[in-house]
Amino acid sequence: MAKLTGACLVVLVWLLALASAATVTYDFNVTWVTANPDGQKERPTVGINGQWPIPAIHVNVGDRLVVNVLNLLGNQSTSLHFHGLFMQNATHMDGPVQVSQCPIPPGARFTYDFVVDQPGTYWYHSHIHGQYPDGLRGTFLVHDPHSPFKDMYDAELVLPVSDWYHDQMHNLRAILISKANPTGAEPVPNAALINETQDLSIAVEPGKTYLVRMVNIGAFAGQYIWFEGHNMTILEVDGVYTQPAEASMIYLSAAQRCSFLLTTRNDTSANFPMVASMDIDLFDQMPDDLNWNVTGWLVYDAAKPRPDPAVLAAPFDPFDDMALVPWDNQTRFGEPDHSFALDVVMENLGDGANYAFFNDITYTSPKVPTLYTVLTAGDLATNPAIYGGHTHTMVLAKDEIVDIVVNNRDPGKHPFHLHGHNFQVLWRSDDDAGIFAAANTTAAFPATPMRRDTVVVHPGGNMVLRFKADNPGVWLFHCHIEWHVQSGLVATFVEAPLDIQQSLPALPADHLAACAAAGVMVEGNAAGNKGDRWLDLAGENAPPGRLPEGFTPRGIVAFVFSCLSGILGVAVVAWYGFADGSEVQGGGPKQGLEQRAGTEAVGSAAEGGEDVVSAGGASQAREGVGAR
Ligand SMILES: *[C@@H]1O[C@H](CO)[C@@H](O)[C@H](O)[C@H]1NC(C)=O
Ligand SMILES: *[C@@H]1O[C@H](CO)[C@@H](O)[C@H](O)[C@H]1NC(C)=O
Ligand SMILES: *[C@@H]1O[C@H](CO)[C@@H](O)[C@H](O)[C@H]1NC(C)=O
Ligand SMILES: *[C@@H]1O[C@H](CO)[C@@H](O)[C@H](O)[C@H]1NC(C)=O
Ligand SMILES: *[C@@H]1O[C@H](CO)[C@@H](O)[C@H](O)[C@H]1NC(C)=O
Ligand SMILES: *[C@@H]1O[C@H](CO)[C@@H](O)[C@H](O)[C@H]1NC(C)=O
Ligand SMILES: *[C@@H]1O[C@H](CO)[C@@H](O)[C@H](O)[C@H]1NC(C)=O
Ligand SMILES: *[C@@H]1O[C@H](CO)[C@@H](O)[C@H](O)[C@H]1NC(C)=O
Ligand SMILES: *[C@@H]1O[C@H](CO)[C@@H](O)[C@H](O)[C@H]1NC(C)=O
Ligand SMILES: [Cu+2]
Repeated sequence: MAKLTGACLVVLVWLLALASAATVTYDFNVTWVTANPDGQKERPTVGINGQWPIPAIHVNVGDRLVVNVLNLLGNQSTSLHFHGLFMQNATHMDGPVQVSQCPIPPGARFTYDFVVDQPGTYWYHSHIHGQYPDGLRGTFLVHDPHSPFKDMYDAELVLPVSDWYHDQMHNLRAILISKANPTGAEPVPNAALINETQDLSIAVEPGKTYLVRMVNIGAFAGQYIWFEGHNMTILEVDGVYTQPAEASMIYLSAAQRCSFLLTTRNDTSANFPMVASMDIDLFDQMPDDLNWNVTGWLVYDAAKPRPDPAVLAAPFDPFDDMALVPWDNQTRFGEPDHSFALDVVMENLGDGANYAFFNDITYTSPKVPTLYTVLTAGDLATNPAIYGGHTHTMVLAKDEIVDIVVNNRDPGKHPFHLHGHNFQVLWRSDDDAGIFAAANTTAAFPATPMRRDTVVVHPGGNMVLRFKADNPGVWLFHCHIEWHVQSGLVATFVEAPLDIQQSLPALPADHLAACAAAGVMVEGNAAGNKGDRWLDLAGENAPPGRLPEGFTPRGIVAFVFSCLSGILGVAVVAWYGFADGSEVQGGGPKQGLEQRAGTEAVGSAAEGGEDVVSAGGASQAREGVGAR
């Protein structure tokens, strides 16, 4: 009897679960709109259904999400990535172009369809051509009826922060990856935004507790965030519940999320500023007219003034995410089966432009999306060689424990993100610690490490990330500064390829149709070779060649700067940049396209080539997507 009741209960629970798991559908027409969120400049912006900001996606844990995309941009391809979602059994829905799908060309439809099985705060964005900072970026909230914190708050607020450029990415990218910019100085944003606007008023009630979900949906800048007169109790980072931790200031790099409780005051006698302040350490140059802060207000009484924020002195001291403990107390995975050391290096190549490298590889898109290589390679799929010399592909066996040791040999901060997983953050050094020294630090690895999907390595520092390869798929590991994706700071994990082949016997028709329309091959190795040529990479996309030993424009420029006066140094840079007339920065979009042609295989690189418009408005793939 007891047994029977138990069995009935199980069935009942299962039926209930089934009944409550809904299918949530969004129809997204991707369109150009005009936006001016900082009030300084109207610009063409990528919106959805004629609107920008684009809508937030809301689902419950367990729901199936269907997003029907129709690309109505006319002159650019697109794709969507759902940042932080594991895409279990659905690696082909992950979104990065030339990795797990082809570009969605103008006029094409493409459906993302997957089950969401994790709670928390996420976002979605384009994963092609550095397109998302042009507007295609929005929040993605997974509500959890069983959240351990559900009784602790009265209402929710979703507050993305971001950076904003007045110019479009295709122009800025041409300026970044150019002989005229040998140091690789990243374009500096024109403004910071909260909820994609400025001077946001957030109506709050006194004596209430809000769950505030913050997401940095920006391209480049990390942001310091604080609320005057209020503290935050952190409960979640990147979809991982944490033991509650109190903070008075947090830092969110591009792509990081944090949700926290914010309890309002008991009286309505004043309104309080909140500030998001871009991390100017990241900027190589500071334009005179740049305001790197954005202010919003917790408005208790709309009739009362909205005071200016108090000025805080840098350096700031935000909450250290390494101090967080996951709510589930997941302990450190055992010793790694595989440990990959990835050194972050910025260097010039033979075209004089600056590129980003993991070890000696700057990512360059394969001609065949890596997932499609997996699916068509048979048993050869476990051989990393077929994925080419410039995709930095590491093949993992099912369920092995993997360490990524990041040695940042660059003086900048980099927020590293892994698709398809959270990683346990076992170790993060201070600035300038050099190469990770295992003997000195493994003893310091925490028993219940902090977990998230995006973590910042310090300038000149190192870190150790550990994960379990329990999610067959093709997953990128990359810096989430979009400029560094463009310059090649990307690697690829091919996880349990034979399992992928089994779980994904056929691709949906719209995936193949997108490839056909974009002129991208769907079979073969990274170069598109197959048959008896699976190990022949002839014809693969490659970055520009190396400079001769000892000759780097960056080194020469640095030398000149250190020896001569600033004026002479500037003259040399100008001479270098303008020496070749065809490289003169004219600025216009046409100029951008022409200039890009030479470096196509790289930057767009991470995500496939650019499109050009043909008279009919259809797109034609250029170098880098394997059209030839
Ligand atoms: C998307 O565009 C198509 C074709 O113009 C139109 O039929 C459809 O109604 C649009 N959908 C939405 C949600 O705007
Ligand atoms: C943020 O903007 C969206 C529209 O894009 C709006 O629906 C939402 O209410 C805003 N949030 C706050 C807190 O004002
Ligand atoms: C595409 O169209 C938009 C909107 O008209 C325009 O601003 C942009 O410069 C065009 N070209 C490219 C390469 O995106
Ligand atoms: C993925 O597939 C495996 C094997 O069929 C199954 O056990 C698992 O529940 C699936 N996961 C999801 C989220 O569908
Ligand atoms: C916030 O926390 C700090 C330190 O934990 C404390 O000194 C401060 O009084 C708190 N502020 C508020 C408004 O609770
Ligand atoms: C608000 O009032 C409640 C109940 O009187 C008290 O417990 C709480 O500490 C007060 N909160 C603040 C921020 O003053
Ligand atoms: C931005 O805010 C910080 C913190 O208050 C302050 O130090 C800095 O001067 C502000 N910058 C500008 C341009 O106002
Ligand atoms: C994790 O450990 C803490 C004590 O350190 C405990 O309070 C908490 O309940 C544990 N969480 C779970 C999910 O077991
Ligand atoms: C490692 O520890 C040894 C002994 O404590 C010390 O001599 C050495 O400098 C340390 N190395 C690093 C890289 O910290
Ligand atoms: Cu970076």
